[in-house]
Amino acid sequence: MDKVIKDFLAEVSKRNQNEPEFMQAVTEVAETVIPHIVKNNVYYGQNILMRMVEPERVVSFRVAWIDDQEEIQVNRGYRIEMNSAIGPYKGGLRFHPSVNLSVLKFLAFEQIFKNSLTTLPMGGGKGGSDFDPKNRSDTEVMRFCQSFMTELFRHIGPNRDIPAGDIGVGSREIGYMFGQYKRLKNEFTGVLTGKGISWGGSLIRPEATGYGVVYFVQKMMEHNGAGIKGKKVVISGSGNVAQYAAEKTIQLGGKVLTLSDSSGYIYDSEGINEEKLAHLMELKNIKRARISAYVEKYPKAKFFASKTPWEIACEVAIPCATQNELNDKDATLLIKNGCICVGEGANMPSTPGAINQFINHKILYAPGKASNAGGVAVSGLEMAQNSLRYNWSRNEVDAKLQSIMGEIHQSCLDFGKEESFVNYVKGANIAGFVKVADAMLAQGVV
Ligand code: NDP
Ligand code: 2IT
Repeated sequence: MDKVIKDFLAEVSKRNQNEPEFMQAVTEVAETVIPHIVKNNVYYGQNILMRMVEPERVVSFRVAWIDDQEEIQVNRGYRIEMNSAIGPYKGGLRFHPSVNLSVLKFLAFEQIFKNSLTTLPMGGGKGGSDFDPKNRSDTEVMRFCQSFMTELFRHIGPNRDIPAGDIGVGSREIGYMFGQYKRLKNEFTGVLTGKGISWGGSLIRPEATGYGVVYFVQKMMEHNGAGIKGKKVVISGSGNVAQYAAEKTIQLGGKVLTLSDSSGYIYDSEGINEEKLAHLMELKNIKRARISAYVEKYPKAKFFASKTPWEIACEVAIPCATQNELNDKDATLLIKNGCICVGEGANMPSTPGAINQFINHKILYAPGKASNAGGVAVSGLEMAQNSLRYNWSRNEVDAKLQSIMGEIHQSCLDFGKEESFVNYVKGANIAGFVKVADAMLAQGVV
């Protein structure tokens, strides 16, 4: 078995040189899915995983725009259309200086499995740009988004490819891109998700990823005994996912001790309550301030510059910032300090070394493709509402989100249950794989 996996990875690596994040995501899937393929005659000999790691289409394009000083800026835009076996390409857009082909291919690859797990008909895609929205004025962001969409519009559509937000792309950016798409196509369609409520958006979409990860954590913990109530919870990030993960944790009675950004983390030993979280949301979303500003209003809290929050003792850790933000040393420290559950809000936040530790210590560990699927799931519900030309209530969408997170948890149990332990990595990868692989086999060699 090891040789089959090694040979497969060597071939993929040869074809995708200098793409470490993509190879990291493929390796994790190959190690769990190849043994399943070898055991199942329907998949064996079909070269099915090799077909899945090859994007159906990669678009890369120039984005030229003029900044407030009237200087011409050039960025690179991308859309990776990874797999459309079970539905149109679906996945977010990331605007961050670290964006490159490797990062977007890893995200698009993960998205195939995640979208399959949601139970909704969505294929896998991802896109973005190396544009950095930080310290840019609203008009600069608008000009960038308009230029970006002026090329992207010809590759997407409500039945073809439906982008959404991710790091650096929130409601402001989705609005500017939607406006430009509508102008170019002269069509009002659900081509993007994460839209504003008055122009085709869904209630609960802003909250969905953060709420979803906490619903998933709650499911894992209840399956194992007691829920999140009364537990100490350490969260990283302070963007969309982290904010609503914190909100739901507080609502369910957990104690949120930390939040972070790329400058460091804040530790509030008394717990971040609803009032403090509302202040933090204003700081981050309206003033676009750094996380250290939190301690100016709440001086009992501490700010630790250039550090990550994994050194704070907790029972539950929810990484919600970015890939590879939690390494094996962090994992050792978390486990030593009593952590029993890790639910990933971000995509691939734990390094392979950290994941090995979680699995070897049999702690409850959910990979992002299972636990952060609530965001894209409610995007799928936004698409459904757009097609119906109808809006569901907040309670209706929240109930559907909870039910989907429950179904994903069940799929992980179905494929990941081992003696006295649930391997959620194996469960999520195989459950996500089976649905897409069956569709690909049915559709022939394309
Ligand atoms: P936001 O842009 O709203 O927030 C990102 C947060 O992560 C910020 O606090 C940011 O800090 C921090 N961060 C980003 N890059 C780094 C870095 N290199 N080092 C340290 N901190 C960093 O993005 P989201 O909350 O939407 O996304 C967070 C994660 O969740 C990503 O992995 C994303 O792919 C994933 N995700 C998002 C979904 C969604 O619906 N939005 C759905 C599923 C997953 P700073 O401001 O300093 O950059
Ligand atoms: O990583 C993700 O799942 C997202 N950024 C959300 C994608 C979406 O289409 O809502």
